[in-house]
Formats: sequence, C-alpha cells, structure tokens
Amino acid sequence: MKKTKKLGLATRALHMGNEPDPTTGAIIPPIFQTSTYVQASPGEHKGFEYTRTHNPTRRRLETCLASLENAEYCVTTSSGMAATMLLMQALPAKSSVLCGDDVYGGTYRYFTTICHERHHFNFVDTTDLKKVEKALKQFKPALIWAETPTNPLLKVTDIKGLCALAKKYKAMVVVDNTFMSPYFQNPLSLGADFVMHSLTKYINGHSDVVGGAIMLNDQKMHEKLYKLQNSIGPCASPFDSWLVLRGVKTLGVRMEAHQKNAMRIATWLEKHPNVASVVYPGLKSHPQHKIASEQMSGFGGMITFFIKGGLKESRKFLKSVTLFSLAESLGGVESLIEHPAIMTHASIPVENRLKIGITDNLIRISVGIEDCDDLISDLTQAFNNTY
Ligand code: P1T
Repeated sequence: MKKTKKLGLATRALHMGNEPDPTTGAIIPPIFQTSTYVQASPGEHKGFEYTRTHNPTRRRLETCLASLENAEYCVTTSSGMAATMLLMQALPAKSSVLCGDDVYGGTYRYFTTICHERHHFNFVDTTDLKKVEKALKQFKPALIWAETPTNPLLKVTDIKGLCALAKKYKAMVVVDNTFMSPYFQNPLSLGADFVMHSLTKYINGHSDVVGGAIMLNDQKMHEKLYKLQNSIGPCASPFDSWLVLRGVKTLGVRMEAHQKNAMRIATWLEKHPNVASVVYPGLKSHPQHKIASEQMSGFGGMITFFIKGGLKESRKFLKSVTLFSLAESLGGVESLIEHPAIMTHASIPVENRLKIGITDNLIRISVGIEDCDDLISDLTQAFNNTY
C-alpha cells in the first residue's frame, strides 16, 4: 500500500506494511525467518545480505509503525531499552541530556549507572516548563528525554510547550510515548524530534514480545540510527516483528477497550474508602487533566493509586488479587498490577523515589480488556481481604 496519511489510524494499523504476499497472494505476509540471503555472485543480490542489516518482515513492521506516528522513518529494536540505547549512541560523546524526573526505572538505571560514562544527565520535572527553561539555560542539553504520561506517576507534560522551549535553546526532544501508544498521542505532530516506544506494551498488546521502536522525520538522523543498529546489532527479530505486525492490527479497538475500563475503574477507586488518592489523566482531579485532554485523544489504560496504609497493606492487597496478575510490564490485553517501589522502579535510590512520590503505598495497574465488572469484583475482594 502506498504510504498515505489520509487513512485513519485503525486502517493504517491493519494495512500499512501488512499487504498480502505478492508471490502467493497469502493475505498474511510470511515471516522471513532467515539469517542470510543467497547471492548470485559476490555483491549481486536482491537488496538483502544479512538479517542484522535488512529483513523484509522487520521492514514491513517499520513501514507500519512509521505511518502510525506520522513519521517518515522508523527503526525497530530488540527491546524498548535497546531503542533508548541507540538514541544515546547517536548523540556525540559527552552530550548533556535533560531527562524527566519520573521515568521508567530501567531508563533511569541505564542513564545513571551505565550511560553516565558517555553523557551528562540532569533530571527535571518536565511538567513545569519554568523549571525546564531554567535547566535549559543551566545545562545546555543537546536532548530532552520526556515520558508523558510518566511511568508510574502519570504526570503529563505539555509536549508543544516543551518542544517550543527546546527549539529556543537548540535542544532536540524525544518523547517516550509507550503509555499512550500512537492511537492516543502523536508527539511528532506536536513538535518532538523523536518518538520512542516499548513495543512490548500496547503496540504489540499481547505480552508475548519484547521490542522497541524509534520514529522520526530527519533523514540524516535516520541514517545514523540505522547504521548504529546494523553495527551494534540490537535489531528486532523476524518472528517478533511478525508478532507485532499481527498484534498492532487491533491497536484501535484495544486502546478504546483499555480506556473504557480504566475510566470506570479510576472513577470507582476515587470513591473507595480504602484509597487515599487516584492518578488517572482522564479524571478531573488529575493536575494536568486540561493539557492531557488537549494533546491526547484518550487517556489510556494505566492507573496509579495510593492505598491507605503502607507496605503491609500494599503487600496484602497485591497478594489478594486473583484476576489481576502481579507482574511487571503493561499494555497487554490482560490486567496486570504491580508495586513500583519494589518492582519496576526498584533501581531508583529510595530518597529519589520518595522525593518524587513513589511511596510504599503506591500501586500501579495496567487495566486489561476483561469484563470490567469482573475486574471491579476482584479489586473489591482484595480490598476486603486487606482491611
Ligand atoms: O521493557 P522494554 O521493552 O525494554 O521497554 C522499556 C520501557 C521504556 N519506556 C517505558 C515507558 C516503559 O514502561 C518501559 C518498560 N516498562 C516496564 C517493563 C514496566 O513494567 O514499567
């Protein structure tokens, strides 16, 4: 299919890169599960030499994902963290990077314990543009790294405002769009230079792949990322690419179902006597609800809430759920629940965690697409068992 931005996102998710196999007519494109390609004579080949360099299945996925983020280019990787690594490798050594103060624990760990040998990292609350401007003046970053909504506190940054500021100070902006997926938010259209995704989450949606992607419009930067991917090798495998191509077909219907359930559960939790507070961008009580409503076309399926009490109550509650699975990760069709302080964000030093609000009574849920009544019944019995 010719690349077009006129088709709706649900149509593009289904058809871009997913065209029938031209040789057989098979409606589902085959997996090119191959490491290498036969050449007629040295250097005489059909455009494919080795799968680290090129693979037709991965290429199909990249065509689809670029289209979903209104991008010219996409590079897919073996994990979300591999995508982050490629972007960091693409910056000149000793660059200054300004990162949001609430990001996935693995991103924080990579920046502060590995990549700090290559670049200088500083952290700022990107929801506060005054603080961002101060940091831009002080640290002169080449790149701003922003998750919005953040993991796990669901803080929302004004992407347009951030990008305008970044432009003024000649910094590039990456938005980690994993929590919203391209269905609810398109950061490139709001001025970002790069969008990064963990494909492991909503884009694949079925908890059976670990993958990542970077979408962008700059041709030179794409060439650099592609060269890095080929040289270092963190590319998406043919089978994983094929699974994501299959999973992403239902992105639209899944995101609508996640959001519908999440909105109902967040509203219900907000009234629950055992809940101290609830964070969900779709609630009027969310501090950035207005900007969320403007830059996102939905509010997603992630909720965080503060249970009354502390670690004892959190543990009891998390051990009591039966339909929700206690597990790291998010964005799959099945509901997951977790304890950020002990699980996904354990690598953040305790004083930093507490400073930004990741306390022992914080619980994160990834609302799946089950019947919502069943999810609420499960949470109800878990609360009853805890208190
Ligand atoms: O797990 P991986 O595919 O490498 O993606 C890393 C990543 C990047 N960005 C965000 C916003 C993420 O949430 C993640 C992974 N997050 C989890 C595993 C989690 O449970 O939060």
